Amino acid sequence: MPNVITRPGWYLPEKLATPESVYRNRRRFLKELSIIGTASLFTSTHAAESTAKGYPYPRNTTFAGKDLRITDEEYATGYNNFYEFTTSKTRVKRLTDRFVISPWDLEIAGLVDKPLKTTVDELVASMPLEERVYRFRCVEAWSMIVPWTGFPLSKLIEKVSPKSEAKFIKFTTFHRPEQAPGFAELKNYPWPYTEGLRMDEAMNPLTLVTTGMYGKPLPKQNGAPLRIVVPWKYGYKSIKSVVKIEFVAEQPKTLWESLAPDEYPFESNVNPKVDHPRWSQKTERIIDTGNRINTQMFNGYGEYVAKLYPNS
Ligand SMILES: Nc1nc2c(c(=O)[nH]1)N[C@H]1C(S)=C(S)[C@@H](COP(=O)(O)O)O[C@H]1N2
Ligand SMILES: [Mo]
Repeated sequence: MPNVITRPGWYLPEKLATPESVYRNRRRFLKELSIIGTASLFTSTHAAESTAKGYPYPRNTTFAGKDLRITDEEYATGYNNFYEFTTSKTRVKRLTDRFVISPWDLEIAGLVDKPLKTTVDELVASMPLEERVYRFRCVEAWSMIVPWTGFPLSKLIEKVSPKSEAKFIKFTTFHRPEQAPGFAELKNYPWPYTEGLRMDEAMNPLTLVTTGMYGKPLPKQNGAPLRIVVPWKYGYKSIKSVVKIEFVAEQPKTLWESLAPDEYPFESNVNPKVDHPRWSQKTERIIDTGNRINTQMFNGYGEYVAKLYPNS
């Protein structure tokens, strides 16, 4: 059962968790991000050269990506939720130096006819990469607009031929306390971080296996070398630094669901009409400008996904 100690950080009211003044003011943001941690200015945060091949990839504008104002890259890559490193969003970036992202083994297992043990480099080389500009909405009521690079998860699913009993996909993140200080900080969390999707959600063309952003390989703090991006769901469904993808018959228990099922249920579609138990979900703050805008049902992707949820 969840208790006070194991509550996720964003159990705090948003105003306490993320002082708005810090993110409203660019100079203060940059100060917090890099002047305090001067060393990080000189550290490359991008993936190894081998995975950098071909960037930038052509943009696919099919999914409402044309008129969106892209978030300042420094904010999208400097204000991160990645609890394996720390709960402080502006400190994640400089705590990733010991995190080894290459080579990176990836296992695709469970109820499939063709299970796969591969590396990210090998897998990505066989996939059609493209860029997609998506809105991204955290459950904490902040948002950004990011050009991700990746390929549809459906392409990977087709490659491994799921059995008919496979109804869900479970994703698992790395568990390496020696490379990431957050594991020790949050000892009571049920690591590793896991997430999941229904098979029809995983097959939806919006669901992206993501290896890059802003025309470059993913920075470590954003989930290198490979993460999932599910743009119509709250950000915690977009699991970072995945090591295992499993096809399963039963709905998997996710990390956040086991910590606080009433607050972070499995489905977690963005919905301005359903408030978080502790704060409103009607509006969201854009991280670089500080402007507050209305949150859209399914984060604006209803055209593509409303049919999956006939009762919403
Ligand atoms: N493995 C892992 N994945 C994760 C998280 C995390 O702490 N660990 N945080 C989630 C949350 S709450 C959000 S909002 C997004 C943040 O992604 P970003 O740092 O690229 O903005 O990652 C999600 N994926
Ligand atoms: Mo989030």
